[in-house]
Amino acid sequence: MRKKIIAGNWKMNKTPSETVALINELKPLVANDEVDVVFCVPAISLTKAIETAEGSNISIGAENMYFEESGAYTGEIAPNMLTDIGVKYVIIGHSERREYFAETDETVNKKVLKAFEHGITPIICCGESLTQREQGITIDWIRQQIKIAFLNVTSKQAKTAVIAYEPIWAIGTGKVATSAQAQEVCHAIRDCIAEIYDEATAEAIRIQYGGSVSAESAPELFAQPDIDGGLVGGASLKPDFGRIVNYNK
Ligand code: G2H
Repeated sequence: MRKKIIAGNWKMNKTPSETVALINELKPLVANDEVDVVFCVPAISLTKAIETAEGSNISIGAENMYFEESGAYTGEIAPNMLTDIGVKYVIIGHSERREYFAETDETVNKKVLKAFEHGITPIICCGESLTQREQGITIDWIRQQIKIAFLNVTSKQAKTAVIAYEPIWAIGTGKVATSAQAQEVCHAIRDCIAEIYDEATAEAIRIQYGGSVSAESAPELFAQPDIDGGLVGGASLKPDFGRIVNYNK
């Protein structure tokens, strides 16, 4: 049985002091040991977030990191800077990073490899646009994203990875994919992992759904056999996140 993992993606929201206040507010609401709870916050708030979450069931993740160890990369954050302060997860290849910051499947792969090298669990994002869905190429597209993201990743590493399937047309739009649509793609992702590695790896890897997840849509989405939790944007900044984390109560 895979443990569900429910992660908030705060995107570019909340100052460091607002982060402290929000984590203190949400801490009692997300106390559910049956699921892994992760808050991915802006880099400047990571230290405060880790201090504030100490002693709770919340793990802290970054929203991005660079694939080099150190050097002349102005503005970037190295993996050992994250581990040094206790960051456990990192979101890699979110569609907003691909769209606005020129991330590609190749840079995603480099970051995934680097995260594993440093013992950080990557939350690897994939997803199709509305045009791709309408053209009927969703599964082909996702399989390509997954195959490149996992290039040279060992099966031992892949077993610990988290994949977030986020249809771009459902992000921040209020349009949630139906549970059947989300399940179909998450199942195809698991099949693709089985093809690259083996059944044991496919059974172990956790696959989240992301895209306008709400307290109302979470229970049905998370009940799907291949959906192991969610990557939650807007709703992770509100007390509603507590209801999402306790979807099974
Ligand atoms: C998708 C999601 C979080 P939202 O980007 O990664 O955001 O829930 O606001 O659609």
